[in-house]
Amino acid sequence: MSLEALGWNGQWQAKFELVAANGLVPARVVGEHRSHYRVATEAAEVSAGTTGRLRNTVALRSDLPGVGDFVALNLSQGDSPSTIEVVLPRTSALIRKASGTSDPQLLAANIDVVLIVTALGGDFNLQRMKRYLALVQQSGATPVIVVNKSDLKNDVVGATGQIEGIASDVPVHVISARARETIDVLEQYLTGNRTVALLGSSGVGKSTLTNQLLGRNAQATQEVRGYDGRGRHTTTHRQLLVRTQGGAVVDTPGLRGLELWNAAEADVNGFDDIEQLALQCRFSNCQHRTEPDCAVRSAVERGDVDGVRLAEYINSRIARNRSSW
Ligand SMILES: Nc1nc2c(ncn2[C@@H]2O[C@H](COP(=O)(O)OP(=O)(O)O)[C@@H](O)[C@H]2O)c(=O)[nH]1
Ligand SMILES: [Mg+2]
Ligand SMILES: [Zn+2]
Repeated sequence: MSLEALGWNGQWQAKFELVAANGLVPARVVGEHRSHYRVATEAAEVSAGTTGRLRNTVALRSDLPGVGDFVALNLSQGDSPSTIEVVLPRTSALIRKASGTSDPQLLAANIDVVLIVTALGGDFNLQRMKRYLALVQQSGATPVIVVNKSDLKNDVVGATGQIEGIASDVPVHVISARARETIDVLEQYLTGNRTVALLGSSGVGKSTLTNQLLGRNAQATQEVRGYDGRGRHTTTHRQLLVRTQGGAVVDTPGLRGLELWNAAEADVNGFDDIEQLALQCRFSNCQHRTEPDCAVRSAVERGDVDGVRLAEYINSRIARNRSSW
């Protein structure tokens, strides 16, 4: 498997040549374990550690290597293990701000497209979808929404309509990961050796879909427990899986922490467009109700912002203020 199939190209080569000292080789991080990484070079997949120098120079934990990173590797010689010397500047970074700590966590780097997977049935939750969207929009990757389990014959039209209401510019695909022919529409996101990550709650079918995209059973899937419609967490460590037909897939474990984000913070993240407009209101403490020169209400009047969303936003701010009293 060549590095090119993993997304290496002239731009990465140029970045590599800027930073890499003699003797280092390019590689991509394909697995992250507790004590070591798995990295793919042009020639082979090897285990690697990090150097003390790298660990000491990063400002944030999320600057350390993670799955998807392209790196400059010092290949093992004799007894000394291979080490990651430099992390090449990322094109995107999926970062979770872990709740309760200020230390951000890198989920995956250099992702081209994130498939935000949701499922019809018990899991469908528009608020959570907004949080995932906010996370992806901040990452630099392109979001695509995948509504899975269409075979369950729930209200597909109603669900996609609701999604389009919160993300009119994001493509929405309704599929069944159990029916291969319905997922062909996702191939377009993997052309050109691109990297796709799957994000979504446990049980929505990410691992099932990953296996379909790979054409092999690389990921364990889990039968859903009856009583709450949720799967158990079977994806234990993050991994970048290479397709023989080119391109790569990152299946993330269900993000419990993301679901535990404090609601106020999450709501604000889901209303980035309104927050952005609010910067142009005449009064910096504008409540977007009756104040003159309110940029947010003007946007609602123009039809650029849905009035119901503005109401939700105002409510979420009231709830937030209350919880900080
Ligand atoms: N009915 C139906 N079940 C599915 C579909 N996709 C996945 N599942 C099932 O949903 C459960 C959870 O799937 P899994 O891929 O492990 O979800 P993950 O936790 O998101 O990785 C498994 O029992 C799958 O067989 C689908 O399209 N339709
Ligand atoms: Mg899974
Ligand atoms: Zn205003």
